[in-house]
Amino acid sequence: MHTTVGIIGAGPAGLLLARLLHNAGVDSVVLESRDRPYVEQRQRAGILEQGTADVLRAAGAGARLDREGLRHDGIELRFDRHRHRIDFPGLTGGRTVTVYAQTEVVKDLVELQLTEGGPLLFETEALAVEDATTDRPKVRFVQRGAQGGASGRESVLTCDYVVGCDGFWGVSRKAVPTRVSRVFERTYPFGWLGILADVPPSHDELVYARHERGFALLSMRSPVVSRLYLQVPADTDADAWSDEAVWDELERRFETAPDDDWVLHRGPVTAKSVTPMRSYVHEPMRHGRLFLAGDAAHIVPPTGAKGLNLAVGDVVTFARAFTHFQSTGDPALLDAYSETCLRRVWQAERFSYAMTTMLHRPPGATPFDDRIQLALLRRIATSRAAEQDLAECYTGFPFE
Ligand code: RFL
Ligand code: PHB
Repeated sequence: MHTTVGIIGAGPAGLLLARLLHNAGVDSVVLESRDRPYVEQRQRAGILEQGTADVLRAAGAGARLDREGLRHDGIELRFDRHRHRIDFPGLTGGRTVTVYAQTEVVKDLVELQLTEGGPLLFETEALAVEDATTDRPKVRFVQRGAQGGASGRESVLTCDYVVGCDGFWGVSRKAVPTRVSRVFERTYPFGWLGILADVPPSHDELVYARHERGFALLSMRSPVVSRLYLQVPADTDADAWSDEAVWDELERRFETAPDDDWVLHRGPVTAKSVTPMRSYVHEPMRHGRLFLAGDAAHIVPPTGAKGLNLAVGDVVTFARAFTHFQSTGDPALLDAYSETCLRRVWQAERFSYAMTTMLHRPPGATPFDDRIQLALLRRIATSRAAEQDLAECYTGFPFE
């Protein structure tokens, strides 16, 4: 089996890349270890930057996004019982974000790939990327049986280029020898307990709350489904929290002033899970003819809502560079792939780190730490320059 671009992983990065290459007349094969329902139902991101929504539309994957996505013109910061709204269009010259779940982006892209694109093989696990520094890199893979066991023989996909879009736990990053790679990492001593609930969101925009008891976030999936998060210790077992305990804690952390009539609406909880928080960057993002994209190369804590948007930025950069190379023979953009992506990645790392440390209460936080967090939040609430910086970062860093 041979293809021009071998893509490992059918998350947002791999699926969008396959679509962009298909639109440019480049053939690819996508290998995905899990089955289709698993990939389509994995609960993750909810916020698309303006640039991400524009890329999906231009790729022909914007029809349902335009019908069902919710345009958001701002977010609310809540701290010290105070509520402060950040007005995105007013601060950025018109930019907004869209609430459209990653599950829906993935469903739209899978459907397009299966009806119009090249091969997308589910239950097909890449075992290793080999010969990355030759002109014929290979992906060794195995197809899984219905029971999840390795059924088939090992096979090999030979490629002109390989793009590793296989997420943080994938195999492609391992093909970069440790003598050429550098890893920058930080783990946080807390995670997010996330719930999905069948209840209309209690506010029409996202609410990021800083509270002495810890961070809380109010988000949504649709006008009738809420998505909410609580900061919890990193080793928390989600089942140790009853639904009622989650709602009680959310209510405490979204505290408003006594004369404010805001209320948190409760409803049936349909999913509950804990996500660890990590910042991680692998440099470089290219080794020979192997390119890394999305979570395979970098992770951000979810507080800045950047992970999916960064994955989109990487594959847009690759697709542009590759089509430029194919049409002109000039490898300059491909050669610059890693540096181009990393400039944007580090801005997102910085912003996600700043949002995380401003809003979460780490174990052992001192009264001094509390005052610094509140001073940062008050600075944003009282300085247009500080507010504008947050709005620019949140609505998205430009593609280069
Ligand atoms: P993915 O989505 O992890 O997809 C990787 C795919 O590769 C497959 N795979 C393999 N396939 C074949 N062979 C192998 N050996 C393989 N190993 C792995 C996997 O099964 C999977 O299908 O990576 P990708 O495409 O880079 O996309 C990245 C995003 O998924 C991620 O950054 C975001 O979800 C992060 N994130 C958020 N990002 C945002 O932009 N906005 C948000 O609001 C936001 N909220 C979040 C988030 C992530 C969260 N969690 C659970 C980590 C909220 C949460 C709670
Ligand atoms: C979500 O809706 O899942 C979500 C929204 C904003 C974030 C993180 C996650 O910062």
